[in-house]
Amino acid sequence: MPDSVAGMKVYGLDLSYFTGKFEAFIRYREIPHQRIELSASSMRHVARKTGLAQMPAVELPDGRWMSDSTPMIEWLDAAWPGPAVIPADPLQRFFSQLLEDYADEWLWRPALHYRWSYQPDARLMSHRIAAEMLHDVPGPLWMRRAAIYRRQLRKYVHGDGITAATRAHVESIYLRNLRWLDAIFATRPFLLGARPTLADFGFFASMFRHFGLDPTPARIMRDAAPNVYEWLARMWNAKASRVDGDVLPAGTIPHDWHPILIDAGRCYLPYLNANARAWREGQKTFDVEIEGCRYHLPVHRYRVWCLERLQALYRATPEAGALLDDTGCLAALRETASPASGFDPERRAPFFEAGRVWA
Ligand SMILES: N[C@@H](CCC(=O)N[C@@H](CS)C(=O)NCC(=O)O)C(=O)O
Repeated sequence: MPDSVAGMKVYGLDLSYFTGKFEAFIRYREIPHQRIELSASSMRHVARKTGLAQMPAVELPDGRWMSDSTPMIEWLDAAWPGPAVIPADPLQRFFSQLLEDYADEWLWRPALHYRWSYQPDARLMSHRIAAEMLHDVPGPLWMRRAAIYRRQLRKYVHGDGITAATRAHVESIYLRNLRWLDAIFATRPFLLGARPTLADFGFFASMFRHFGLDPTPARIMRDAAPNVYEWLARMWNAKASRVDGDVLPAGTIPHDWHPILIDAGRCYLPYLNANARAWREGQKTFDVEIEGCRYHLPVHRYRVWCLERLQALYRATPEAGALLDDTGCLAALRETASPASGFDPERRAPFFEAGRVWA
């Protein structure tokens, strides 16, 4: 198996949320690879090969292609020798997967908001994307820059429920997570102890390539959460062969994870349910109220699949029921019977069907 992995090509961008998450994982697991910075034309090539116009994507030495950081990490974690990032203990595994999913998907909106709603951040990032990824698109730099800025604002700010009425709530998602994570990293190096686990990589996505990099949220992080800032560098430089120590004893979910789990039960899972209901009814957009804040949002098929996966993981881990109940997640997790995303009907992830472009 390692032979079919070593030397894999990883396509992504130095400023991308999910590329950063995946890179941190392969750096930690010390998987030899070649990093390829995407251009507009190589992105089209990736989309044709994986069926998904998204990064990161991987081309294995045997010619197979993979996409989607979560199933790629799952597959590689099992295939590559060494200490896995997915905990062996079923309870720790389930809650790491829940935290990873929450971090991947629920921190996306604030991350994109800070990048594209604040002028200094948007100026910097539109310049970088235009000069780096879009270097092979014809036209002057200022025009490529204006085009990417308009596209990101339309898709990820105005098109993703961010308005004057929701803005403070969106920002509070970042600020509360900073507070919780800072308290955790003040007491131990990684979320579950002395080694990084799946949940660390989930939070790393937004914290490294957006919140820790973009001027506006990075300043907030340096001022309010220096332990999180330090953890970013620790994650980037962590190597499985060098890390000394282990995760907390099997069956232990640290108490300082509870505020995050409670937030998943109060905000994220109700959002996933509303999104899944809208998907079933064939809607393109839907309204949902989260903590008294009313959002108008696009239906997100991938996140119907997220709900489906979380439900399947829970069914396989009934011992998670007590803590899920205590943190208000259980009812929300059971609310939508058969979300039926149809996203990966043949269960091929991370080897998606080429030629069918979803995003
Ligand atoms: N679920 C995917 C999401 C990948 C994703 O959304 N990547 C972003 C960049 S961080 C992307 O490719 N966006 C393409 C776009 O903006 O059109 C994963 O975990 O890899």
